[in-house]
Amino acid sequence: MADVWQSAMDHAVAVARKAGQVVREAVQSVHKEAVMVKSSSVDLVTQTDQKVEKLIIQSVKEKFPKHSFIGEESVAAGEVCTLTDSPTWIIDPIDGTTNFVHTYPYVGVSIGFSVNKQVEFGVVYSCLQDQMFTARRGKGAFCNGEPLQVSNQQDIHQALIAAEFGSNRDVQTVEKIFSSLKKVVSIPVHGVRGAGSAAINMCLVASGCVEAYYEIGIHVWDIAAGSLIVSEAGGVLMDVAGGPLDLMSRRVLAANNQKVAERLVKEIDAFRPIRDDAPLTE
Ligand code: LIP
Repeated sequence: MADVWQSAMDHAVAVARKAGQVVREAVQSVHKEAVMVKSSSVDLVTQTDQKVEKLIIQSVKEKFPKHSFIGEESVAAGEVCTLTDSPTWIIDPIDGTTNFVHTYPYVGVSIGFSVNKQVEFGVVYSCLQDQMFTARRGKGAFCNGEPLQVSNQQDIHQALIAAEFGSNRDVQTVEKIFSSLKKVVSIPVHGVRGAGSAAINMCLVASGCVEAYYEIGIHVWDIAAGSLIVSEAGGVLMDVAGGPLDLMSRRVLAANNQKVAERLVKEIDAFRPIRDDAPLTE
C-alpha cells in the first residue's frame, strides 16, 4: 500500500539538507552574527535560526498548504504551541544554537511530523557532520541510509549516559539538575556526555553510542523527530518519572531498553517545568 506520508518525508529530508547548507555557510561568519537571548541569558537565538525556520516553513507550505506547524522561533515570536490531530511539522531550525554560536560541531536541523498527535517521521540533520538521521514509523531508523540499532547493554554500570544542563539558571532548577546528575554519576555509570543538542543526543542513543539520554527543560521541537528515530532503532521513550513520554511536558528519557531507563528513573529529580502547551499568561 502506498505510504501517503512518504512524499512529505522526502521533502523533509531535502529541506533539512538545504537548511543544513545555510547553517554551514553561516557558521563560517557566526562571529559577526548578533546573538540574542530568549528565556534566559544563556538561551540563545540568532538571525540564522529565524532565517532557517522561515526557509523550512515556506518550503513545506508550498507543497502542503493545509498542514500545521510548531516551530521554535515561531513560538518564540508568539505563535501558539498546541499539538492537534492535524498533520503537523514540528521544527527546530538549529538545535544546538549555543553550539552554533561557538562553532562546536553538534548542530542539528530537526524536523518531526505528527498526525493525530503521533510522530510519523523524524529527520535530524547533524549538518556540521553531514549526518542525516531519518525514521519512518514502522520502517526503521537510518543514518545516511545505514540502519541504526540501539546498544544491547543491559548493565547500567557499563552505560554511557547523555545529559544536559539546559538553559534555565534559576538556583532551584540548577540544584535539581545537578542533584540528578550527581546521583546518575554515582550509580556509577561509565560516564556522562552531552552533545548540547537534544536531537543529536537522541540520535546518539539510536546509534548505540550512548545507552540513554534524559533532560528536563527541553521543548517539543527538540525531541519530536528524535523520539521516533530512537524507537525505530529499537529504543524506548518515557517520561523521566516513568510512564509514557508526553511530547509537550518538556521532559524526556530515551534509552536502549526498559531496564536501563527504569534504573535512571530512580535517580532523576523529576521537577515539572511549565508545559509547552500551557496557556499563555497575560
Ligand atoms: C537546546 C537543546 C538542549 C538544551 C539546550 C537548548 P536549542 O535547544 O537541544 O538539549 O540543553 O538548553 O534548549 O535551544 O539549541 O534549540
